[in-house]
Amino acid sequence: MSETLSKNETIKEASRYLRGTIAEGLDEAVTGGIVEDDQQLTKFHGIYLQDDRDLRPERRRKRMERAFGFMVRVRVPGGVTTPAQWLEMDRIADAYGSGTLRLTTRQAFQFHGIIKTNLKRSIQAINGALLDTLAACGDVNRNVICNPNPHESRASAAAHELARALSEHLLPQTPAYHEIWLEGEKILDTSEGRVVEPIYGSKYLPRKFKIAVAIPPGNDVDVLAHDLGFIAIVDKSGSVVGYNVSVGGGMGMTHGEPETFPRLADVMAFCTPEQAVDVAEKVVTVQRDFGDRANRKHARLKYTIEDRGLKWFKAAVERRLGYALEPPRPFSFDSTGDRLGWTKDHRGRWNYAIAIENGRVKDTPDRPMKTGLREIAKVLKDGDFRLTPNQNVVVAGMSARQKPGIERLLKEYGLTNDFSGLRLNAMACVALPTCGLALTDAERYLPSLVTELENVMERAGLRDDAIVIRMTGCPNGCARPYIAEIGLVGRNPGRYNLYLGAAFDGTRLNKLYRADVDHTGIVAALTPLIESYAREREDGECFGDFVIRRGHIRPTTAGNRFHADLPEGANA
Ligand code: SRM
Ligand code: SF4
Repeated sequence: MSETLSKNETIKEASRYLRGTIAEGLDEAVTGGIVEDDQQLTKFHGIYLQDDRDLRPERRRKRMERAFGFMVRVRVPGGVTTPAQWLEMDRIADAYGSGTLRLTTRQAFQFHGIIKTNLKRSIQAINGALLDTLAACGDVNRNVICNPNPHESRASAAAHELARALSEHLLPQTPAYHEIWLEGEKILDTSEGRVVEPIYGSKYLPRKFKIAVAIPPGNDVDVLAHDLGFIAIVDKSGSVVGYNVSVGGGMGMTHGEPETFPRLADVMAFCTPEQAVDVAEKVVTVQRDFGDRANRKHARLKYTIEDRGLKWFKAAVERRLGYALEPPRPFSFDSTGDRLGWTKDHRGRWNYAIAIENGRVKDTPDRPMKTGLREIAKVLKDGDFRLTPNQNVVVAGMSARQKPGIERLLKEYGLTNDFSGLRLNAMACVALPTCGLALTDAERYLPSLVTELENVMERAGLRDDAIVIRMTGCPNGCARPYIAEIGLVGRNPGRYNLYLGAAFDGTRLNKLYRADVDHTGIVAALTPLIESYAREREDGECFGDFVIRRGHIRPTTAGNRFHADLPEGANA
């Protein structure tokens, strides 16, 4: 391991707790961008400098600056927002952004295309709606995700409370966010004994850090893809008696670099509800002190655990806690998707989970969903909007009296989920044109690929069967493709690696089946598999299990990690 700190470490250390020269950069009128070091720091404030990549060639030809715009991510712990907050997000998207709202795989809102002169106004409007963007990105703990319906059961309420508590406890304490965006007082109290960031210190974490809370048997949060997971253990009365603690999950890897890999978390221990926040803090501080600060591609918690071992990690956490944790308790999952459509919660209130294709809330001629959701928000009394970890939204908490009115609006605006099982279980990351790291399209391509595969499924009599399909425009894994039954990961423009064999419940990674294939290659590879799945599957057998049983791919087992570029798993 090299001893030289990565460049980001120096930037963070010198930033005076995330200030850098962001404030000055906002006043710099000659460019629509900001300087490179500040681009790293604004991430901690939930803000990314991007540009429209579709316009790059033309603007380069005309010697123009890139078409800069900022992506702003709003932190929404557990995904719960009020109708008033929804209306304000909807307005901000039109007033300052690209006119669409993007619901993310981590229960957040994203705006794209906000120009520099509107940035402060946007953050202030978000703050006016009692939301913020602090720590939505950056080397800190991010938005904590959780099943989106706190009222589904008593356990859901407890798990949701934990998500909020974790999110608050692990927020950065620097006043920089308020100073820069909300015109707060410029105070940096460095008087003796004053610790600005008691949990993070001046260099924050070596890398991003993510937490999810799961309530079995649902694994809608994909808990094992997270640095840290809490898996609720519920007794017969429906109360949470504690949480299994999982550590060391993560999706990101780099093509051609076998030392980087997706990894599912290890279930390390059990803790009581009262211990959970403290356990999270100690996990974070062990990673803060032992994570790799030299190589950012090796800096996530998953590598700390791979390098030092789970036993070492658990002992390090327990030393800081001052007590031993109990062994994990039995649990099992049954799916990773959302429960779409109508559900009734334990208070007798109604919820409707709406499928939003790839989380993009926009009006189209046959589905004016942005307008529809706005109209629902205007009339929804008592209830709220819940963003899900699968890029969908739940209109939640309707009284029986209100239900027929909302039902009418759902129908009027095409918000009923009249889609195939494949489309309802499809998820793509943003990718082009805004993502600076995209190698190819995802959100703009997956819908048409699904249409073509739907034809194959329809012919095979599988229209309503659920197969989890996820696509990303690069190997970073933002739509968690390595735990999809069909995973497609951008490799080159218009070309993807195809992965198969993940478990339907998110507990087994997939493996490379075909490398660098284009649209025709993807359809050609999947068609015979879907057809034989229709003919030869066993009762209740999921597609991911089927391709393993029939020998199309080997299961990922040892260490639950793989290097996704190695073809040794294919056609085993
Ligand atoms: Fe992500 C970077 C979008 C969830 C792994 N992700 C990015 C950036 C910010 C690109 C960048 O760094 O310049 C993308 C912005 C695209 C755009 O134009 O909006 C981006 N990530 C997203 C979202 C919006 C995808 C979506 O379609 O919903 C998700 C926002 C979540 C949120 O609200 O916080 C999103 N990203 C994820 C997930 C899924 C999850 O966390 O459950 C992962 C995989 C899990 C993990 O972290 O291991 C993920 N994103 C990455 C990585 C790879 C990290 C790694 O360890 O290697 C990067 C690149 C990086 O950090 O260097 C990245
Ligand atoms: Fe961008 Fe890659 Fe994440 Fe997709 S997976 S949003 S292309 S970083």
